Amino acid sequence: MSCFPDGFLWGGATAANQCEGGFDEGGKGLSIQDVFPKGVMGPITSAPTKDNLKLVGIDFYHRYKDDIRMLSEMGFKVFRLSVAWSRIFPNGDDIAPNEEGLRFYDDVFDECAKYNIQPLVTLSHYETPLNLAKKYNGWCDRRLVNFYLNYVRTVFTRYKDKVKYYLTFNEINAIQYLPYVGGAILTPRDKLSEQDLYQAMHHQFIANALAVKFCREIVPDAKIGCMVFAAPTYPLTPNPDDVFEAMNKQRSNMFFSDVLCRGEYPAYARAYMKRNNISLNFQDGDEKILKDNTIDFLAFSYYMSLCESASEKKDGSLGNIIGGCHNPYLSKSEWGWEIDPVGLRYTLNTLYDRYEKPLFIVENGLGAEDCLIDDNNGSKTVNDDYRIKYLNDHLSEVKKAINYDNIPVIGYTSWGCIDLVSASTSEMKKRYGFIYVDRNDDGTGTLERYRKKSFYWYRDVIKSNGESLIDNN
Ligand code: BGP
Repeated sequence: MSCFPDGFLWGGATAANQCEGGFDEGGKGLSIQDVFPKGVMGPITSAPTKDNLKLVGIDFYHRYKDDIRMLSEMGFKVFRLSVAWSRIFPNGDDIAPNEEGLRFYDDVFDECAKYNIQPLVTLSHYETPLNLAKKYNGWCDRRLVNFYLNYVRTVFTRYKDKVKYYLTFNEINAIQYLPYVGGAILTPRDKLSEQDLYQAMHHQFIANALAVKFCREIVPDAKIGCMVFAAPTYPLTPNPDDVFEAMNKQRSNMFFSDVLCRGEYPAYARAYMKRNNISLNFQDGDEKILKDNTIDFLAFSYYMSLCESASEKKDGSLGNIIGGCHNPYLSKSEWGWEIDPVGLRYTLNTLYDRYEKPLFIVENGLGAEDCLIDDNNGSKTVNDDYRIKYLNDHLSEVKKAINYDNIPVIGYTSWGCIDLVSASTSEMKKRYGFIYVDRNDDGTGTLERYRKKSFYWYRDVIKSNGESLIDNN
């Protein structure tokens, strides 16, 4: 079979709050992530506590030069990273940006340019400035739109010659499950009204659309997309009630990409809001803003599929942000995420059928515990055949989606290409990388980097433009 298209963007992905560290350096303000104690996403503390691994991350803030050089050794064409909003606007509502923060990313992008690596920049990756959460209850307040636009315009203008790929929000649909992480909303999920939650979503949709507009004006040769958490939802059985239940679950995620790609609220969402007495406050011109500024491409993360039933008790066994039933045909990762490579091909087809927009897989990978061993050459390594298998099987399905199904896929950035602190469980031991970082859950470790077996495997995949992948299915 022919391979991936010429110019396919092979690479890996990270987020500032999970890898940079330097949480109080270079004039950075606190972000909502800096007040998570060690544990599963909260509750938050009044000030940063030492047990929060993200405060140091993997020290990318000081080691980015070495890290980017190692990524270049694998032949990366693209490196997805986020700009930490609170490095640029420490409080979020400041009038002027923090020059030191801007200079840091100048240096990072210059380093990427040295190796011909395109930065793919996420503008908001679960790391809103803490002050915006405390003072405004995050995205519940429409003023967040202007603070965000002030920030993104600053970024577009400053880096217009250095960055050509942007994502407005990471997993914009996560706000419905995790309002604090996705929307900097301090009201706990069980106390947050649907009215306030949907209004916050609306504010993010408007912010996304206006960011697209400004990006087109300021950096006309850039491509700007938004990103969703994608998980196809299968019915547990062919019972029509299960099929309908699965469709409804699917819609709760698709709602976001529907608005982003079609520029309007879908009929089923309007019906849901009406039934639940949710009345969105649309300002004059909002409809037109959404309609005129749909995204250039749709980006998504893919880790698992979901399975729904109308009658079965949900076992809630999935370790991710969404529950569902166990799919008897699939195995799970150590963290309970169901492994489904065909689901990735299915997702690519479903999204393209629905929107006919280019697609970008910006997260995929296996979180697993690794064992560091001597490599017999005086260094250390990890024999991570399980990770190689996971990535090989998923990429083989991407290859089929491109070659058999004719789906335009722009690129693939595997998640956590260098080990970093996990988002949902704040652990180091849940590792995704091709590069091992010596840091442990108790904060000990040298922070040294080591190439895993998958490092060389991925280098060969990129070099052969996917020819070396093995189709096991
Ligand atoms: C996505 C987030 C990432 C990330 C990834 C893996 O939802 O966008 O930030 O970390 O999931 O999740 P985890 O780190 O919890 O394994």
